[in-house]
Amino acid sequence: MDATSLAAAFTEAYRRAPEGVWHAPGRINLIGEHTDYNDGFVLPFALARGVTVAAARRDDGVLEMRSLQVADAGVSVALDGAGPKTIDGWTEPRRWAAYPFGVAALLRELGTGGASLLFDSDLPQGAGLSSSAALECATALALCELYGIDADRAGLARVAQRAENEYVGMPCGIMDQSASLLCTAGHALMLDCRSGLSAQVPLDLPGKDLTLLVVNTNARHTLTDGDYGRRRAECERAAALLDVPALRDVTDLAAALDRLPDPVLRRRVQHVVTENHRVEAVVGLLRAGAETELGALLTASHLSLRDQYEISWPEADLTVEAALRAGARGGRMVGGGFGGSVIVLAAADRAGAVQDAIVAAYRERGLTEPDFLDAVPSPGARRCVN
Ligand code: GAF
Repeated sequence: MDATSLAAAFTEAYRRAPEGVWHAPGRINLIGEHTDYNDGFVLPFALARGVTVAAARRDDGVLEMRSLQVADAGVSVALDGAGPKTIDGWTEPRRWAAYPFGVAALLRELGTGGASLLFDSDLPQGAGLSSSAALECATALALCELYGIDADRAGLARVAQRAENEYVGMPCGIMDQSASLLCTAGHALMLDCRSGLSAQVPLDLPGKDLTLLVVNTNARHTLTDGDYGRRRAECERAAALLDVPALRDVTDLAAALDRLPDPVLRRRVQHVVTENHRVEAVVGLLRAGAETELGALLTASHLSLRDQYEISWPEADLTVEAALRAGARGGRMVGGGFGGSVIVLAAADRAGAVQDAIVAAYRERGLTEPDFLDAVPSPGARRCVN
């Protein structure tokens, strides 16, 4: 729903007008997967889809949350004295509200207070496109602007990440929240997750006669069920054994692999170290205007995520294989893994045939057909209506 319609829906739901409407996008990560919590590099761009929120302050310290996607599951909670334990009883269908609640609870440190919020989303959930970060970032931006708090966006991304870590229990890194808040139209965001320094890298694939397909494999992912946390813990264990602060600091991969007796940890290190190199290589190609050469790096990333990090899923592998057979230049799974989306890079005049080949491969296996989304590098979070 557009911002004006959402403002009207807010007025109907809460019997008063909102003070503004804000939007925060989801993201595609071009490359740099599972590198963020290893202090490494990522290269996401914002999608044109995301979460929109109509909002107004409340002077009684209550946070009131409703979503157009979750009928009859509005949640009201007093912020005073609230903390991560407040949400213990918030089972489905109220679980979604833990994300905005966590943000609102943490932002009180900066001087925000109660609010009525009405959310709408056009991002598929569980598709690996960061619907959670979009929900957090829309909330953060709305509350800060409502309460006149001039927080810098990198700082807001850290608050949103903390909300997800501490309130939802998902030990995510900083990539998704940074993408939602810091990306700009026509660019990917090269982020150094250790220093927080970032650069906007121009990304114009249609200008090079290329199409980036986003394929929602319709295999849903849930990242709170432990696999993500286990990968993160393995990386931390490997870094400790190698006596480095984070896997980002491994400079001699062969020597590091020699020092690790556990084959599982060796595979994790191999992925993280080579993935960081691939991000730098992709940035180099984009800056050199050599976008047509990106494909091999995307596919190498996928194979590393499949074989070394072991987080791919059957539909993702099928998508990449079918796309390559049909002449795509490259492709890879995106996001946390175990379900979600795949990106495929193809010459613009092959994109239709590649898409058809992917659909045919799913049909042949009797799988639910995938959805295809636009991948236009779009602006980061913003106010839409006063
Ligand atoms: C998820 C997490 F939220 C990110 O922080 C990142 O680790 C990503 O998986 C994998 O690159 O989206």
